[in-house]
Amino acid sequence: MIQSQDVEFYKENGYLLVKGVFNPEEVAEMRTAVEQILKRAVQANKDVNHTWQGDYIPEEELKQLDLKGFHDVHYHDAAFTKAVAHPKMVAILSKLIGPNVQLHHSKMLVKPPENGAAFPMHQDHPYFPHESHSMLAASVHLDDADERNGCIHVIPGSHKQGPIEHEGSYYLSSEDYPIDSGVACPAEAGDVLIFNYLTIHGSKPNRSERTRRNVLFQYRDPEDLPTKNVHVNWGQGLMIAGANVRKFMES
Ligand SMILES: O=C(O)CCC(=O)C(=O)O
Repeated sequence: MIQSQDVEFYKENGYLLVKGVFNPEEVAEMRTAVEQILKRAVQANKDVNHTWQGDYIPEEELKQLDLKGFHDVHYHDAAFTKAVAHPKMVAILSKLIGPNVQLHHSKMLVKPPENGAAFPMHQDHPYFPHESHSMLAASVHLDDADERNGCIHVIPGSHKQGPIEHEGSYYLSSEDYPIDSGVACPAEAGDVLIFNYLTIHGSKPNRSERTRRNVLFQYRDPEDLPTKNVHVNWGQGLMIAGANVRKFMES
């Protein structure tokens, strides 16, 4: 699925777009699952707006933005369990992380049309820091994404700076790091954008008439240990490739 030059690209740039990982049927199954989760969230009175708060966008604009974001989607619908450990994903991740790959968590992100939320530029590292930085995100696109509907932007090579102080908030100053300081990564439904948790990334609001649905899976090497007891999730630690030789050492 990916070649040695892709692995080199990822090491150098901290991200990699892999085209056509999921076929149209698999994408359709995940889209249906996302829609069903949203319906159940409404029924359960859990349909809250998950837009990131802060001063990265004028207050009046921020009030308009909406994000449907839910964690642990592979515990809501088996479509995601299949996707998390899809043979093509396993092939890609084994080359980028190594023979042993473990799921850290999953989530879905739905940016509705017109006012779908933005993400200020940030590293994911402060949310779940680890010792050797094997952690990466695989953003699975369920819709075509471009600049108008809020595709992801990344700063190539920024992972090489290591962890950056995020000064209390969990994003970087929008003066120092406007979203345009990253390169836009347009992608089609079925594509997977991979980025290391040190790679600075974010995305603009969805100003189009199209929804932008993504699911995001975070993976790590099971020997790469957390440095803080944070972001511990229900069922964390599913092995999707190789073995966790440390399992008996965990309490
Ligand atoms: O999907 C996006 O637009 C950005 C998501 C993101 O930055 C994150 O979840 O950390």
